[in-house]
Amino acid sequence: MTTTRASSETLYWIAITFVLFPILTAVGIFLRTVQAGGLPGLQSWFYPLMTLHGVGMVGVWYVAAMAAVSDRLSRYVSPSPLMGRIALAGTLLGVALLLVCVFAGRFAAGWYFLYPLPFKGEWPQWAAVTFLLAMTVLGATWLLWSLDLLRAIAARYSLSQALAWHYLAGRSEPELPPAVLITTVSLIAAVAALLSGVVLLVLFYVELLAGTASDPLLMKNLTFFFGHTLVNLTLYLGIALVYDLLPVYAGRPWKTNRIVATSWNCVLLIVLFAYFHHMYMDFVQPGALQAIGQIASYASAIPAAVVTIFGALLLTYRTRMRWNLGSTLIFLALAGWAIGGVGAVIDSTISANVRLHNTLWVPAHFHTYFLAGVVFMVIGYFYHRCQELTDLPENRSVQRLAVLLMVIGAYGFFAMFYLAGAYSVPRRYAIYPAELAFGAKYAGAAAAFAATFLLGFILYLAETGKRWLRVVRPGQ
Ligand code: HEM
Ligand SMILES: [Cu+2]
Repeated sequence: MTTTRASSETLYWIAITFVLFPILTAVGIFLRTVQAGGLPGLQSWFYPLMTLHGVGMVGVWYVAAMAAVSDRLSRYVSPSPLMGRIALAGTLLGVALLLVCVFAGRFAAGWYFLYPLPFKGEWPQWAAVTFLLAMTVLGATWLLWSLDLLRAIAARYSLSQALAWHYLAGRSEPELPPAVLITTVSLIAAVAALLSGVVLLVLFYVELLAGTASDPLLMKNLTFFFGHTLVNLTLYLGIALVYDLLPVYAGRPWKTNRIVATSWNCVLLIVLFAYFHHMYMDFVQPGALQAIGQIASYASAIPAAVVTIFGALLLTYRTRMRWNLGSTLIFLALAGWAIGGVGAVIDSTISANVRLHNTLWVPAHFHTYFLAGVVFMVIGYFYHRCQELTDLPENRSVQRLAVLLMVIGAYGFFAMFYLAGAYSVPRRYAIYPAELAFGAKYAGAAAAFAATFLLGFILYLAETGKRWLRVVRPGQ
């Protein structure tokens, strides 16, 4: 097995993720504590901090997944180091603007800032403008970053090769690692999503500068085409890591074949239409699009999830799997992805959505595949990488304890969201009214579970941070 050097950008991204994620998790625990009736003096911070938590988490895991994939794919292609530095600088600038609008301006329109809320809140207009500028800097930076990774892939493979069309035609030369195929599919869709974000932001600026109002239905479609798709792709970037890493631990190759090629090409066709499931309550949206939303949501689950999960099970069946903190997290991440995915498919069913829309069922399912899916995949990769570079002896019992605390904490936390959602507790309520007083009990238990998760993460951090430090300062 060859070990490539890690670029300094990769080491920075790992550090940034390790700093921002526990802070944003603590913000999440704060939100559940307020919902449980605690911290009465700080209740007015619920919505600004919910906005920071949502945008922050979505952003951190998008960049962390991009950084991890760029690092891993640098074995096959050459992403530009300059673009890596621009991505870092742009992301830090965007985060700084975000902190200003939340803490100085109390901007609180939620992570997808649904039009026209940014213009209607209690916050000053400069706060809304600063937020939109933050989104512009982040969106533009990530668009360039995604385009650069696609450029790097295109420098080695033609488009039809990168999409594995030669496998569909029955050939397997040149050999294409599945991670490159999945990244290509994800980034093509990411570019579409980010462009939709650009159009959305331009329409916001037009209203600010010229006073021309936009069509709210158009704005909502643009918002979810951008938001749903970007979040969905973050997951697929994580899956690209899984395809490349599990074989290292299972000692067997996981190659592109006709089934893998077909399924990821189907994903490319379907992924752009699933977002319609966010529009079910918009009765003026044409009915046919609602039907497409349900069909595409179901269809997108089959190729990616079923093929990947069966593939992973076949790969690891009756093999001498090498288990450590990295491979355990990556394997468990597939379970989180599948469980959250089932929650999502239930919610995307129109007859169920009528009940579950905007209840805590929604954060329940996306926290499952994010926290127990993407986060596990990416931190699994970060551990793997730091371990590969240092080869320090691994402490089995500390690693097991870290995983155990994270799993118990995360799934307990999700269960409280699912139960409350099933009992119709709405999402985004800072304080539950008397009719929903039972919601506060779930919130209190959830805060305790989330704190358990954080404890496990800190143990993980001790294990991985030690190795990261050794890479950065080899003499010590
Ligand atoms: C243990 C870690 C976490 C805790 C304790 C936590 C907690 C929370 C809570 C309490 C809410 C508000 C729920 C409501 O609507 O009433 C929330 C919303 C949200 N969380 Fe998390 N969360 C965690 C991890 C994550 C991760 C990893 C992501 C990754 C994307 C994430 C993304 C979001 C988003 C997008 C929202 C919606 C914000 C909005 O409605 O505008 N969270 N979280
Ligand atoms: Cu969605």
